[in-house]
Amino acid sequence: MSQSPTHEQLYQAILDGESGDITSLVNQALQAGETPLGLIEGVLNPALKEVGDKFSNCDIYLPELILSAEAMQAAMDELGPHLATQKQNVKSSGRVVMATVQGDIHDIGKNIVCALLKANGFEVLDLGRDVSAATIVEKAQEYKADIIGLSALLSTTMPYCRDTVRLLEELKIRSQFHVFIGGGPANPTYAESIGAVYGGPHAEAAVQSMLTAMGGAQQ
Ligand code: B12
Repeated sequence: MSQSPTHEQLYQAILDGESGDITSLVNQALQAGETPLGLIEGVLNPALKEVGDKFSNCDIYLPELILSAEAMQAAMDELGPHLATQKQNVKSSGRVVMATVQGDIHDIGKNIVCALLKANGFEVLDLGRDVSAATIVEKAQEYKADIIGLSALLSTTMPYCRDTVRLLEELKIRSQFHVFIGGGPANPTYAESIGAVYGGPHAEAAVQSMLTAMGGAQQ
């Protein structure tokens, strides 16, 4: 993970939920030639994972979890615009409706996927978080989406991915959309069991599988 003093400081700032220096650390790293995605996948996400592990072991509690999430958000506020301009395609790669499912307010990962999709030429309608299956389906129809992307971070909210697919089936419009699921508890077996596609463990994998679904090139 940490290969430079800036990496170590960033990692520690997320771990400590210390937002104060995040902006300058991120800019320091960018000026040193680091890529936004490299920082996210190589430093920030592993730090958040450690935070999550500490939380589940009761080494830290909800207030600390919230502070770490705020520090991550501060980093993303800085990195987001850079991420969105990494690549530009002229032709649209496809239309994607993205949402974090009902009951779930985790949106950091979804936001990264949205930014990277845009950077790869996708048109993206981001419905935000805690979005019901009915709203997702309605908006996907209105937007004439090719792909519906569902993010769920809690084992208790994952079933809303299944509900969304079921609703599409009930409305007899399932074949109009590719449905991708992602987020911590998602996995290929679960995805297959509900008739969706597992988009992979990180944003780059998600974008590659969506490009493949649209018949686009893989790197
Ligand atoms: C930050 C965080 C929070 C923040 C969220 C802030 C926000 N705006 O998102 C706050 C503090 C609000 C929070 C609250 C809670 N949290 Co929380 N949280 C986390 C934490 C530490 C990090 C999540 C994160 O952002 N990771 C970084 C991102 C970049 O990774 P990611 O989300 O996985 O996304 C990547 C991929 O999954 C993929 N991806 C994501 N979405 C999609 C969608 C598609 C379509 C595709 C293809 C790919 C894809 O690409 C992304 C980018 O690489 C995790 C720990 C963990 N290991 O995940 C716990 C965790 C998810 N939380 C947990 C819990 C229990 C809670 C609470 C219930 C705590 C409580 N007692 O209140 C609440 C629930 C609130 C709710 N109703 O949603 C548990 C869930 C356990 C479970 N399996 O159900 C975890 C795993 C911690 C733990 N180990 O116990 N949390």
